[in-house]
Amino acid sequence: MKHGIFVFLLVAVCFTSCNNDDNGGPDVISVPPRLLAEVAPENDEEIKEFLQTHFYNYEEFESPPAGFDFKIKIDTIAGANANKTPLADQVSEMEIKVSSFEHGLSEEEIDVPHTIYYLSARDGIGVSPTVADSVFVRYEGLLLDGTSFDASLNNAVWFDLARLQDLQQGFRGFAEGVPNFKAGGTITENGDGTVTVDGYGVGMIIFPSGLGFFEAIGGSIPQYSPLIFNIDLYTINISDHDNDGIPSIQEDLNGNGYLYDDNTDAQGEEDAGLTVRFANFQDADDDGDGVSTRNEISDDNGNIIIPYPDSNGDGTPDYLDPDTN
Ligand SMILES: [Ca+2]
Ligand SMILES: [Ca+2]
Ligand SMILES: [Ca+2]
Ligand SMILES: [Ca+2]
Repeated sequence: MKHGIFVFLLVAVCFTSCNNDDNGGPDVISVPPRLLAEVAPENDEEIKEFLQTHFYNYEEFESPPAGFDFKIKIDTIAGANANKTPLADQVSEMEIKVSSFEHGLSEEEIDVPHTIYYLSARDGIGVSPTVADSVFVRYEGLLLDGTSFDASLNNAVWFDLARLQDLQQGFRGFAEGVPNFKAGGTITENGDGTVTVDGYGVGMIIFPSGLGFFEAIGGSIPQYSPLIFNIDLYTINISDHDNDGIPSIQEDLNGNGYLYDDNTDAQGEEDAGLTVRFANFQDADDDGDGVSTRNEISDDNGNIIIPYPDSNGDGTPDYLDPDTN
């Protein structure tokens, strides 16, 4: 494994410094990215092997000893631990489809299935976020060999799951996995910048590289590397990214849980020559009729009207209907 990482690092150095051989430098053959459909099942085999051969401290979570910190600890099933229950018997799974263009890859692969495995070690006493929301978490990111590549173990930090759902960010599996957990209850400021939270959720997510960095190298994460996250879910914030009065999760119009494929005025954005597309959760004028969504759903006093107005009664609310406002 160490050898493998070393080779990947060499390739990375060459991508950044050896490609330009205009000045007579050495010829370097750049390796094209592999296929999602090839890597996904390979990663899944690696992850399944990991789940079969490892366990977590479930006994401590079942009967917490005094002073237990509710941290997930993973170890190999061997020796004195030969009879432990493998993670494979305890995880749940979900499938996410990935297309190559979402990674910025040129091969035309559409809807390649990827499996996320997750484990709730302790259910939080609060609510679950949606993939459109922000979460306040302590976390550690690990490779399957136990290498920690990133962590914030003492202080919780905010993550915008909607932003992480964009595959270009490298952590889509995190964004898709966290909504399976529940946040905690009361937050107490400790006066030193840290907080204490009652009954927060504790969970683990394991996902293939197609939901991570795939062929890219993110810090110390090698190419095509499955990732593990251990997460303490403290609290959530329901997001309205474009502040148009419609919660971001409601801007997933086709209800597929993916925020980036709902863009009512896509054609208008294309005609206007915009190089960037604004999905509805990022667009304050969803139908592109020049009247803000907030205006189209509010009364004269600025109060939002529920259900959203549909003045011509055609079933499409005004804010999504360029013919009405
Ligand atoms: Ca969608
Ligand atoms: Ca738009
Ligand atoms: Ca919007
Ligand atoms: Ca509008």
